[in-house]
Amino acid sequence: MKLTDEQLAQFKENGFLILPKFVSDGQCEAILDIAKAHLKHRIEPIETEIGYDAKSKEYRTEVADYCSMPQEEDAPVRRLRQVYSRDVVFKEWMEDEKIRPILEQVLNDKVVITLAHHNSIMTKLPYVSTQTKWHQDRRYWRYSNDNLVSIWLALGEEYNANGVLEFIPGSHRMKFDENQFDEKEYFKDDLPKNQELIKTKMSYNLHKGDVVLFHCSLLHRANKNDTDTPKISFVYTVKGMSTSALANTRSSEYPEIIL
Ligand SMILES: O=C(O)CCC(=O)C(=O)O
Repeated sequence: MKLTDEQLAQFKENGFLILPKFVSDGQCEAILDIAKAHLKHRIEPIETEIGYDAKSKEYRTEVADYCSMPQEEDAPVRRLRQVYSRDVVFKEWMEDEKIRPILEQVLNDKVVITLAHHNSIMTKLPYVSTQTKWHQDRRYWRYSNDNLVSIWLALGEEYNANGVLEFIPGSHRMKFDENQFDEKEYFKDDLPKNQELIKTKMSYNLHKGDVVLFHCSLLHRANKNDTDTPKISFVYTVKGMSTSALANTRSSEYPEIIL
C-alpha cells in the first residue's frame, strides 16, 4: 500500500497524516489483550505519571536503564516501554509489511525501527493521568538529522476528553528560538508569540485501528483523560537508514531493526 501524491504532500506540509482504519479490529484486540495484562501486572520497564514529569533532561537524554523507581510503586502507569521485545503481537505490528512502503515514502529512505525511544504502549488512565504539554519528540533524541517519524495506533476511541493528540500543523518546518521553550524543552504556552501559533492547532477524533504518522519535530500535546475508561494506544518510531544515532547518547544505547 502506498500514499497518494496528495497524501504525501499533506504529510510534508502538515507534519502529520491520518490513515483511517489501517489496522483490523482483530489485530487491535490482540495487541490490547497483551497490553492490558502487562499494564495490570506493571511489567517493567514502565514509565509512571510521577516518573514522566520528575526526570531531568539529562536523565531522559542519557539514561538507558529506564525503569520506574521503588517510590513510584503505586503511581499510575503512563507507558509500557520497550514493547518490541515483550510479545510477538507488538513486534508484528512494528514490522508490518503493509505500512512499510508508506514509511519509505515519508522518510524517503530505507526504514529502520529505533527501539530507544517510542517503542511503547501509551496509556491514559481515567482521571489520574496527566496532560502532555506542547513538545517536539526530538527534544530528548540525539540523531544526525530529524528524519524520524512516529507511528501512533489508536486501539480504541480517542477524542478531546480522553486525551487525543493535538498538533500544530507545519511546526516541523519552523525554526524556533531557544527562549520559546522552558527548561524541560516544553514549548511555553504563556508566551504571546507561542500562543498565536498554538491557536492554529488541529486534532481529529480517532477510532480503533486508525494510524497517525507524525514527524519528530512536530509540536504536539494531549489532554489528560477525563472519562471513565482507560485510553490505550501504541506508538513506535522509525528513522531513515542514513540517519544515525549520536554516539554516547541514549539514542544509541538500543538496537535498531532494519526493515
Ligand atoms: O498521549 C499523550 O499524552 C501524548 C504522548 C506524547 O506526545 C509523547 O509521549 O511524546
